[in-house]
Amino acid sequence: MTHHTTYPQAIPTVAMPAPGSLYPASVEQAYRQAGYWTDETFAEFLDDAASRFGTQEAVVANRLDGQQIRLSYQELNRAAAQRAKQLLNVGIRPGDRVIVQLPNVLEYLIEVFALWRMAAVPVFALPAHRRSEIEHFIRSAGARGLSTCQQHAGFSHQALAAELQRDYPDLIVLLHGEDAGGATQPPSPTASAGLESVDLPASHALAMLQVSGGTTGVPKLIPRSHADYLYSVRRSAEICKLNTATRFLVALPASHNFTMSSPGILGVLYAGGTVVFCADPSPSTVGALIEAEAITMTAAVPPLAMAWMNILPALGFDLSSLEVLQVGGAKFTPQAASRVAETLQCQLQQVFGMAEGLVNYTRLDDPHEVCIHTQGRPMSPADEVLVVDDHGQEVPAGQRGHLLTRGPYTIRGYLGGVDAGSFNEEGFYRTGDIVRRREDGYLVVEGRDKDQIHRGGEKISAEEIEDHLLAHSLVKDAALVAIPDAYLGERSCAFVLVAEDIAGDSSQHRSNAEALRAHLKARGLAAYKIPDDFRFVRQFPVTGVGKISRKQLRRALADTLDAQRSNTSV
Ligand code: AMP
Ligand code: DBH
Repeated sequence: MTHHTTYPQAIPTVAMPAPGSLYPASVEQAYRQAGYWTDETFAEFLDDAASRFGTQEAVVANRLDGQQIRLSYQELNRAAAQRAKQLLNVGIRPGDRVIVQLPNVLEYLIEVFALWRMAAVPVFALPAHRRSEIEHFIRSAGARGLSTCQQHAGFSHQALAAELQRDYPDLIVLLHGEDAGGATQPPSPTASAGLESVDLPASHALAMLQVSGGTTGVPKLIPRSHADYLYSVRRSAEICKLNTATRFLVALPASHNFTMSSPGILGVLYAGGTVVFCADPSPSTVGALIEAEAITMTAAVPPLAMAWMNILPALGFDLSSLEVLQVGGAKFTPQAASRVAETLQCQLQQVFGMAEGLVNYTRLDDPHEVCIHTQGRPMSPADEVLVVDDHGQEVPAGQRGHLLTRGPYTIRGYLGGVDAGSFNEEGFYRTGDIVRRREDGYLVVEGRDKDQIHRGGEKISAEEIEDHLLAHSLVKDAALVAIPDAYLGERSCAFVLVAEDIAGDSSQHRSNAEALRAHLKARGLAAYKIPDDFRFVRQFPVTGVGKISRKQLRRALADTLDAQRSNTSV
């Protein structure tokens, strides 16, 4: 898909969306009048927090050299301002897009605020991204800078950066870490070291490029403005009742939209709390930090939450400070949701969001049933939600349909106008999610429309079958994906996560598959819904933030089928 270039390329000029053009003018005016949007920008955000919270602890994080650092709001603000001057000095200019690809380290936070301080636009890559994604960001965002580290998790980001710089000689590489030197290019003689000369952006201007998740295609770039993103941050902090006593553990990748804004890092800093960065999300690291830092709140994707629930209780850490565990990013089954309180001694908040905008929360005072069985309701009274059938007609409450949304922090288009079909004529974003809206307005996610399997004229919801599989004692987790089929169009294959010994013993696979088929039949499932094929695995491939990647499962399946075909043809 992304070609490997072998000759120097100019970084494409990607026009800044014209001022005000992220949303129609009339819409902007309405959101301002209603008070959702203000004039504040991320260029001022930290300065403002520093004047409100001064010497209070803002962040506890390791630096890339492994040393743990604590910074107050004032110190963080000063560090960001100083770094902003350096960025100007190495030739980053206001308005430039700069890819930030750093793990959960202090340098990440300082870099992002430094970029905002000098009116540049961070592009939020994930540490798991590789050449294909990063090059795609350079080309489609017209990124002028790449801020990265020497190496992380066994991957040399430095080597990748060098490769990219060979192909894109104008790219400014900002390399962090021991002896990294900060930048590969000498200080620009024309840059004034002063931040005073930087004009503050307008609050409706582009503040950042978020990236869509990798569960299906290449990440798309999501243009978010200061005003819309800040509104989502303020409102999220309010719903989650954050305050100066909040101590939030950042265990998911810091740059993910969930971690940044729901309410995440920015929500906590807006409210005067402390963000504590976790270098890795393993139960032992997480448990130790919850105890040592008296963490009150943290967030996880379902596979991570399940690992914590299974392992943390036995490790013996004092988790008594933990009040809220947020789970979001993918469907958290009611079975798993109902175990949070007993295993981790805290409250569960379900979060159903997307980097494109709309975020739903279960509220902290919602009844237990709502927190277990729903993915929350929209955070803003101005969020418009439609649930429609395949023909675009709204369906009654309680029925499944496609979720469309529009509101004060949901984008009206992707960068460069790509995938315009994701937006309807009225500016609603087609989320691709299949949901049920209950009478009380709460949403239950039923799956993604692209994950439906079209088997000989019948539609199968992957989630429905997975939920039934999960009820069997053999099954730790399950994912149903489509296999192309000459007669049916598609047939289904269930990937089943099982214990190590079961996955390793292929002689048992046939009888296990039979047991699961019988289990599904006994639960009254129609014959066409019973998986045509079963694969037993000991781990699932995951996306950059840790969601199960159906894209990779489908690819793995296609590869093994190809291999089988070529074996039988010799
Ligand atoms: P992304 O493209 O990475 O922003 O992922 C957003 C998508 O993740 C949503 O459109 C949903 O499909 C899925 N998602 C996020 N949160 C939840 C949740 N709590 N339950 C089910 N699916 C979710
Ligand atoms: O999955 C997501 O993208 C997501 C989940 C929860 C998100 O972007 C968010 C909250 O803001």
